[in-house]
Amino acid sequence: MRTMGKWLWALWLVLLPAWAAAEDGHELWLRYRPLQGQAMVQLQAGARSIVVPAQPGSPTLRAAVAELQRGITAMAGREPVLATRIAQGALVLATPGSAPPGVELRWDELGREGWLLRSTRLQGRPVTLIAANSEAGLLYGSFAWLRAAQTGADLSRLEQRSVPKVGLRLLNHWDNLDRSVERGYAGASIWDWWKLPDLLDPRYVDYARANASLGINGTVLNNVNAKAESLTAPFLAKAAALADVFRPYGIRVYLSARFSAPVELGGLKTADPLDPAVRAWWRAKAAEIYERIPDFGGFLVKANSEGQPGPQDYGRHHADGANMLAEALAPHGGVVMWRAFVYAPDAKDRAAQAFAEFQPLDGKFAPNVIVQVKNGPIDFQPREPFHPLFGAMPKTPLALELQITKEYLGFSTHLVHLGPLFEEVLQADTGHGGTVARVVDGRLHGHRLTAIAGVANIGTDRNWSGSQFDQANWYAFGRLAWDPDLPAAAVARDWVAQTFTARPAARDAIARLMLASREAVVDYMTPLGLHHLMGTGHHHGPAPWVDNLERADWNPVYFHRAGRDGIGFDRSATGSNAVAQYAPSVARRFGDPRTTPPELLLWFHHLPWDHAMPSGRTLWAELVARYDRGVATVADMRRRWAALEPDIDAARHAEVAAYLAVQEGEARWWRDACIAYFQAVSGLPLPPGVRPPAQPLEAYKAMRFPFAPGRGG
Ligand code: GCW
Repeated sequence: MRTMGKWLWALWLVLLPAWAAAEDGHELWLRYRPLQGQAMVQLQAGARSIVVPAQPGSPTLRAAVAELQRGITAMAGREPVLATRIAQGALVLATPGSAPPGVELRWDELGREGWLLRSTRLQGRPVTLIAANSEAGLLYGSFAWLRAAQTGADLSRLEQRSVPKVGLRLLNHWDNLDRSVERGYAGASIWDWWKLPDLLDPRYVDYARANASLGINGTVLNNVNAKAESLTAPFLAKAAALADVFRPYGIRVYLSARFSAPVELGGLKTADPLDPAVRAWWRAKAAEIYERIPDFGGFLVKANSEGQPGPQDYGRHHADGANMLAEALAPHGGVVMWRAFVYAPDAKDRAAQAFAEFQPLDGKFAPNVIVQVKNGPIDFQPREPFHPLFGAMPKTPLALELQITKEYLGFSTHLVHLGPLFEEVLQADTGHGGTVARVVDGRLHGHRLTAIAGVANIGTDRNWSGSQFDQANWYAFGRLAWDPDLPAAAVARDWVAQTFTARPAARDAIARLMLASREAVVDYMTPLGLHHLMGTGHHHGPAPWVDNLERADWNPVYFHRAGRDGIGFDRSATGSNAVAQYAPSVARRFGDPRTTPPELLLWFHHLPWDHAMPSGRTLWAELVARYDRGVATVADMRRRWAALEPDIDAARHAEVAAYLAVQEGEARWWRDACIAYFQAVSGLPLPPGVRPPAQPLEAYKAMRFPFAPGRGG
């Protein structure tokens, strides 16, 4: 018996580490695993106590302290004491009103939400200062300190300062009231509307922690394809309950508003924005909302787009609609985010539509309106040029809308890291005197109202985002919304260090794999500026042949225009001339195939198949080579991931490996189907040595996916 007991004990000791290491991604990047070696020594020395003002009463300060305690206890193996007096190895949280004597710094450089981390001496003792002008700033600073600890920074020599460049950093949930999520691939909506407001799922707090750790300070709870019911009293009570949970974390709640709500809810005959009764209805609705949610952020509106109601239904323009809502919100300090994602069925070129409708309205919007523009002129494709509205509406604050959920990039099964995509658009030179980032952060045209929005990829899946690596897209969005000039590579490394491993070799290998993944998806789906080749409705998988949809601009053939003569959409002066919507220097560059980067060639030009590419290949051979390169990169990502097995816990390693296998198969499917199709329309033989598609074109055309996820809406 005793021997058996010993054996069991030994077995337990062997199994314990494996059991303890079993991870499912639920903790996101706030895992706080014990540090090792020198890092542990430093942490224990530098975080013995947390010094807070005498009464750490406010919920925000309490949240900051609780997070520090939680992180330090887990990483250092012992709980820091809470103190009001400086001692050696203290973390000192300070605002101008509460800073202990001896703290000297330029508070004005920290702005309203910024923070400073500084290793220094106070009263002769080595301490770390976390300083900010507000308690929200202290919360962000605390998360930044925890990130420094998790990513292996030298905690005894900290000197970091960061101030957000963009004011409103928002998630947009496309979550429906029945808990389906439009374009969501991570389970159901995390908002359990049915049980709210009585039941507050603990996940709401973790959601708030995760967002606050990145600096996200607002969330639009419901889909832009909105139901009027979200503005009724029962739903406002539910939204208010969420707002109460998020408030300590600096997060405000916003709602998508359905433009026709005065008709649907108020019984009015019209929703005409110039009708006094309609205006009164919205004013009353705004007052009702603010009574329940005093810090309500405002409305997000999709109007006259894809069948949604809007001011044009009454012969009015977008500014009339936006300004009416702005008038209702202004007394309470709310904003209207009015989306520019519009395209009329009869437009000659869908890519030119938003500019044509919105640019002439520059200067006509009320001061609390911000026009929200997608990163590119079509719709979240693997690669698009930046939207021509950026820089072209100097009198109007413009928000950038990015899509974190991967509607057109392989859902949550493909490993596609979006940091490089976000960085590419932010750093694009608009030709109007600055980058997209400078337009969005307000500096180019002197706007104080600034915003970045990301369409969320969050759901009820245990890992929140549908896959381990999709968490990194949420993370990258948040970090870049705070500072649009952060290098995507550095952000990816931080995420890996916090999520998988801080050991430099493995960390860098994983980050490299992530950074390569964006170009891979472009290559295996839509290389050389092609776009919108995906399957109808569900948007998964290739369907470049589709030409029978009711609207011309829903058909892939409309976008690639491939035929015997060549391929590509001529948006130059000889075609739709959409290129003229860009600033002259950019229009000149994109207007000529010789100066258009190969990555965007077929976005702007229709060229013969034998067009000579910079590589020396013909356009046809280059197209095939890029499809092949995409597949090869995914195969390489698989090999590299396999080699990382010793560095990663078994559960997450296996899950990612399984997804990568799916991705490789689907990359081949994209490559084979597209090459088969373009070969058929061009009538050209495959370049020498190229592997023929695995199946005949008809087999790809016959595939159906009636149960694809994410379409509720
Ligand atoms: O990308 C398209 C999506 C729609 C979405 C729309 C939009 C919310 O396919 O599902 O609707 O864009 O951005 O409004």
